[in-house]
Amino acid sequence: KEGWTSYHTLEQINEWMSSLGRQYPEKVESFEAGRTYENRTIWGFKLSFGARPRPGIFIEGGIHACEWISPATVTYLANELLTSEDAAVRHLAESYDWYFVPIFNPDGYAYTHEHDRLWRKTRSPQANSKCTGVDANRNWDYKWNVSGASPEPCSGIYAGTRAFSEIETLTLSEYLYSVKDKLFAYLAFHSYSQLLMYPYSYTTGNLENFEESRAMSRRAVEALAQRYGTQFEFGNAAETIYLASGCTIDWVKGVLGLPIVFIYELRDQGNYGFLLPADQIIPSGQEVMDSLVAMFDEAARLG
Ligand code: 0X9
Ligand code: ZN
Repeated sequence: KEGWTSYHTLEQINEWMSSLGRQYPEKVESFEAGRTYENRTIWGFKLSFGARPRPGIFIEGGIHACEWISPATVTYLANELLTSEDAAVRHLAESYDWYFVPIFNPDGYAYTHEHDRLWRKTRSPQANSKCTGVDANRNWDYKWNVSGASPEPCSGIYAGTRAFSEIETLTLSEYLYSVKDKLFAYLAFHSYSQLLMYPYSYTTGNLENFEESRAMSRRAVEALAQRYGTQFEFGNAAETIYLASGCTIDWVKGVLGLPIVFIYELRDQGNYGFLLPADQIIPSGQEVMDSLVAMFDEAARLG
């Protein structure tokens, strides 16, 4: 747990990922999930326990660079799934194959460590503008730029010049497409606000499996609150927070058609905001793990 008492740099997290592959060669398999504008690799790893393939759960972190609790919590979850001896966590771990990509936006994450702690977007230059970067969570090719996104390069929610203008979203989408038949669930981690939401983001209209998503959310937020009393609200993304289009969760639902898709907005509710103190990483990781145990118990119960 020492690893989760401070926030780490991109290099440290990449090194941790490659050390997992060396330490647990039977259980951990690294993969290249994508590439970045500054020519970095977007690294991921798959956790699997035993030879038989299980339904896949994909975990996304760090698409917004300044949301440091996202990669920190996501890496905590992966470490627990690998090493916990708790029976409920072991059962969860071993019932699925887990695809982790803790940092969807490595260029931005590096920039938050080196230049601007509150940077959000990618780092690609924009023609005819002094401003840099696109909101990687407004750039996906499903209902792109229809609502809650900006055509203005200086905006924090700039959608880009076209869907998949960013090499990060384009290459990540290609990776996701290549494994889509192995996946049944997709979870995206952001901060902050303490929310658990299901698609769509571009519309308040209901999903085909609206009732199942609500039941899983309710179980998840109840379990999350047990340990430290942290209250999360849940609901449709567009209603619970605001309309936004070109988000990963909408593309995964609308294009890949996965049945189970959620987005977490982690701690806190604005007291520290993006600058959440590092002593909250472990509590955040613990309560989110509790929520996942309940969420996937409910998924199994619903069949
Ligand atoms: O705006 C976003 O991309 C997400 N919030 S954040 O503060 N982490 O930037 C929410 C995206 C999903 N929700 C909706 N689109 N409504
Ligand atoms: Zn975010």
